[in-house]
Amino acid sequence: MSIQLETSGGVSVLTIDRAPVNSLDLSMRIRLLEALAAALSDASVEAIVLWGGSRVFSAGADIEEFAAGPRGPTCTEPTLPTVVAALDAATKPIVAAIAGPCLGGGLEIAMACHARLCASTARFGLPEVKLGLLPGAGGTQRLPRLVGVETALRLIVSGDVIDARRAVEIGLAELASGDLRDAAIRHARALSGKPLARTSDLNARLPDGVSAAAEYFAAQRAGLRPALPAPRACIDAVELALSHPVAEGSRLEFELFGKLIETPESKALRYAFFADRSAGRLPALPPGVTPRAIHRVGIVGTGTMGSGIAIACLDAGLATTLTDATPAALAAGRGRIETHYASATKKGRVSADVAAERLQRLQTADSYDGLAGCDLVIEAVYEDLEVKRTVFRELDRVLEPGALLASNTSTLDLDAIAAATARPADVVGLHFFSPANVMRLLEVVRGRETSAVSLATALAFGKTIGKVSVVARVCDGFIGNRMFEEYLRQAYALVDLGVLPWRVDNVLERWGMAMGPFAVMDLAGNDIGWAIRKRRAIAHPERPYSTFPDKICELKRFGRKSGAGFYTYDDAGRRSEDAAITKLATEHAQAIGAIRSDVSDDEIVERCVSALVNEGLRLLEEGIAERASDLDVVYRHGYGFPAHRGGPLFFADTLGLHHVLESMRNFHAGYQGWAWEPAPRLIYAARRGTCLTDIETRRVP
Ligand code: T1G
Repeated sequence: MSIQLETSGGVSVLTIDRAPVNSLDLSMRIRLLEALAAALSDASVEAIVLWGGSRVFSAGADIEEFAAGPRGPTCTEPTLPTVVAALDAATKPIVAAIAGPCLGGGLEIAMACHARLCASTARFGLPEVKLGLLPGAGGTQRLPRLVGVETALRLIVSGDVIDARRAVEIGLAELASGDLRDAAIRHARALSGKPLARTSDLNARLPDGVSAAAEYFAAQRAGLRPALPAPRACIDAVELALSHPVAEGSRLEFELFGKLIETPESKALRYAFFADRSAGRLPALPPGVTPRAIHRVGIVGTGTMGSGIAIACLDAGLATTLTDATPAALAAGRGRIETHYASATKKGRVSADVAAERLQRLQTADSYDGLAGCDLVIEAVYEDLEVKRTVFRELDRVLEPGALLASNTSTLDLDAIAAATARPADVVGLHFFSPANVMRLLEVVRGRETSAVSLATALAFGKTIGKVSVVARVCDGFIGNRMFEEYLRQAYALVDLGVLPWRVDNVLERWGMAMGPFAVMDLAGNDIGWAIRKRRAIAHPERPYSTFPDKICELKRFGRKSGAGFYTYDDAGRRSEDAAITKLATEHAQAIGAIRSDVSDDEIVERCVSALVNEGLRLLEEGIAERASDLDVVYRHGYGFPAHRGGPLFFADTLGLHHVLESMRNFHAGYQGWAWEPAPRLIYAARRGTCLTDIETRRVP
């Protein structure tokens, strides 16, 4: 961990060196200032190059430091704004040489340099808003001056990361020709003795045709959904750039930053950042277990899930072979994938060349033998145990030893599937979420016999295709669906208590859920939920569900696929409330005779979210889930749980466990109280005053 300083031929090269991502904590900031001062005071030095090596420039401020809040190292001098001001005030030209990620404070120091040269691997962004913050070291003041207010606002409010091509396009950097370090040294030498191009001397430009700044920014604020503190503060800060010199604007920006660091949203998003990185890490994996290489993936079953999985593999650069039960089904599956790329090209999401290259890596096989050379085969056929066991017998017959056999089952017993083969150690569950090429969550299911190398291979595959992987052991519904069952149970119970389905959905959506439970079931298919409830009623007659959803199914209202479910849907797929369902729900509740008129919005949220918490804790107690934060990762990336609330368990910690426990005990005393036995882990944590997810450290305990 250092800043190396090498000087030759009148140019000093300052190298940021702090593995793995050159994040800038207090000690790095001190070293950077010292190295800069040394280069500036060295008379033999005409110019300076600042770089982070060939893999990463800098991921910005050290996010771990934020845990200590505004009185912690983040706001201890020298702060990042102080480092940036020193670069800006330098009397010798400084060229930033950028390879790999140049994010947050990393981009802010680069923008304070007098020129930015990049390699094609460079990626630029100010993603602070994704941490519930804003760029706090001058980013909101310098970016609008370099690329214009409109482009700057879009980048800062979205937190999106752009590649080198786009950065050159918007004037943020120049592409280096040849070796980056050498090119930067040449460039710096060429700048010496010339007037310094300080970003702070530039003016921020409003978009052409926009004269009224106040109206422009008001419109930006009005467009924010949801209206969270950070995006709003981002707009406020960029607006300052139009009326304040950089130094003053940066001072006001840092004040805004200091306020945001303490917000519950930022704490939740920072928790989420580290939880995502801890997920998929298996402390129990024996050291030295290395994943097997995956070059070619086979997919059996090319329906919605199978074709989505194929697209995820093709997007990640993998060779992919499809097979299905009939030539017609196979052709339809291939057609689905071709249509996807045609529309992605039309929408400008990928270029025609890229789409063509991806489709070139797609093959179809009209029999299992065509999968023989695959390193991994994912089965995505109809959710029936015997059908899946037949597929696995075939895969066992055709695949080479060492290949990984995976099932996309969402509810069935993976061990029973693996038992159909002679190599259960090479069988793993890869449970994708629909649409499989979009949803980031991947439940990696570890069977009784699954080997450590198979697990490591599955996790590496998940990273390759850009997924956040969470490991689950075998149980009915694994992590996500098992918790979802109890969430749904409470949503239906609220209808029994006289609360209409749309109120439940509206309250949860206003609270932040991407979609309410009734709308989710209409999307997933109410017939699927019905089949699961029937199966569960046999296995667990002592845990009956509300009969309300069954009544919907008896009316053949299976959801979007049948044009109506809890809602009705127009041709454009827009949902609307249905008087017939209002009537059905009201009569249903009257028949049960447990109607309550005092159910508050808070109770609706607490019932549904606490049900997730309680069942999640049971999964931890049973050893199905590895760690508490994984449960939150599953819900944020697989079930539309709002990231700015961290996840169900983090939200419970925010509410206070005594409060959560007391609410659960109240629910336990009420309607269907048997469903509210508090999990021992909750009682234990509340009694000890600990959190379910104590996580502001790098490693999840
Ligand atoms: N601070 C601390 N740790 C960080 C970090 C950071 N900024 N970035 C990454 N890590 C850790 C991460 O936890 C993991 O640790 C390891 O590095 C590898 O990360 C004033 C306010 C750079 C694109 O938001 O987007 O600057 O799990 O697994 O997939 O305006 O990390 O191994 O123990 O993600 O190759 C703004 C965050 C900060 C960028 C690399 N910066 N990082 O991705 O590796 S706020 C960001 C990333 C700021 C100023 C403000 C990615 C990456 P571990 P990884 P990767």
